[in-house]
Amino acid sequence: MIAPNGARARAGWLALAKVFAALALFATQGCNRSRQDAHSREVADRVRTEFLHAWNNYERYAWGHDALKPLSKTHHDWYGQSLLMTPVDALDTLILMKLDPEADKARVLITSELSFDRDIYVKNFEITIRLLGGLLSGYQLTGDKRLLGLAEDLGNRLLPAFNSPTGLPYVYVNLRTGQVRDPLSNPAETGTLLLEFGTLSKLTSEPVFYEKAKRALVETYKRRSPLGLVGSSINVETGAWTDNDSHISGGIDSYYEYLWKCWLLFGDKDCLEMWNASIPAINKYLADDSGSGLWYGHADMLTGKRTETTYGALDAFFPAVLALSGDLPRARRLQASSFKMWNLHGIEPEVIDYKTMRVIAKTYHLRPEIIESTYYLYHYTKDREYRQMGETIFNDFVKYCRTDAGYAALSDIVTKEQRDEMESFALAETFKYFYLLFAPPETLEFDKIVFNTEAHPLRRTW
Ligand code: DMJ
Repeated sequence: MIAPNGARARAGWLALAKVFAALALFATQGCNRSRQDAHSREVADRVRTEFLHAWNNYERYAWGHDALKPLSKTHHDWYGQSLLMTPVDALDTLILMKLDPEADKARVLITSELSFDRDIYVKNFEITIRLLGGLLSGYQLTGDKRLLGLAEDLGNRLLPAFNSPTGLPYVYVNLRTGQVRDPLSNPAETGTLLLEFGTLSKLTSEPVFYEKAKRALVETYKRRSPLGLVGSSINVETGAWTDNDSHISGGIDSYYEYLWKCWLLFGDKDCLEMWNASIPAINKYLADDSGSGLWYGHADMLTGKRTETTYGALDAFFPAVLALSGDLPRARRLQASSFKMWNLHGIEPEVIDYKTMRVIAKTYHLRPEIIESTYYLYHYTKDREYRQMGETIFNDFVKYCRTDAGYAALSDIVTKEQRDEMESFALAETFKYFYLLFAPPETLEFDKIVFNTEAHPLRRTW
């Protein structure tokens, strides 16, 4: 049927009005988005300024040493002599934030002063994640071969740590003599080495690093209980568990993280299989879907019985790993719980009991995990909620931890009393994740890198 003229005109006007409405909505959304983008850039600038405040005070009061003591304005060396923990750990953050003069100065210090030929026992795990990881990412970002040379020298000096009857590494190794000590270790320390040692192998064409660290990871995994859980203390000489407590907290945390990430970085199918065999047990026995949300607690590795209902700052890395491995629903829910923990006192405690929401350990060590997870969740969902969450966390972080001379940990998150400590991971991780959450995505191509557990981005260039 042919519409009468009036009706046809009305239909035309209606269609035109719809087009205008759609354009107006599009323009408003575009406006909102550019306002939000501008705001995010402002926050990223603030993060960079605050990072510089921490770095400048390291330069001023602790240059050449492992770490700044921000309240006494002095320095701290882990082993009595400096291994340049803060400059090596912070180098890639300086580079990503485009603080070129500071990055160049740090690189000159590292390449001219850092020597691993020292008669000191060092912790294999900490030195691997902070120094080996930092040197490798520094090399990949700058192409400075001297950084790779230092990494290779360090890797060779750490290798004797793996000379146990099981292939599980001792906790300490002497950098000069290769002597080892302390056979009581844990899955995080035996199983968080392959990203760094593996990358070193790929970059030097020396397979020994990959092989030793992979064996340590596999030997840890092989000792899982019939339920699929690992314990929290293991003797590297006998391979026997000395503590059956299972959880995702400090001492185990990054063992799981590396199962998935080593699959991502190296395409190592064994790692994928180990992850696939482990994650169902974690979600069955450690996850606790209580009235107050999703948490992950402790359980006995043999019986699966709940032993503790505690969760803390260190556990807050897990939403990142869940998101990275594709489980966004659990990642979102657990992140909401972490944020609840943060908001209990306006800054997170080291440990809480999630059943009673009582604080069990009152310290805050400037830890990065909660912001690391916020960044991953924002990356995967692009949901503004996570940038808002990150901004709240950042504002609280500045409010309570900033001091005249850098950033200080808290000895009591209730009273906000500060302590004389600024761990290198505050610069390597906490500030880096804050920055990346707000900086434009091209600052670092997320899908082209894998972060080691100390937030050092490693690239698959082989
Ligand atoms: C860092 O050294 C690493 O992130 C490690 O995996 C866990 N602890 C600290 C930060 O809290």
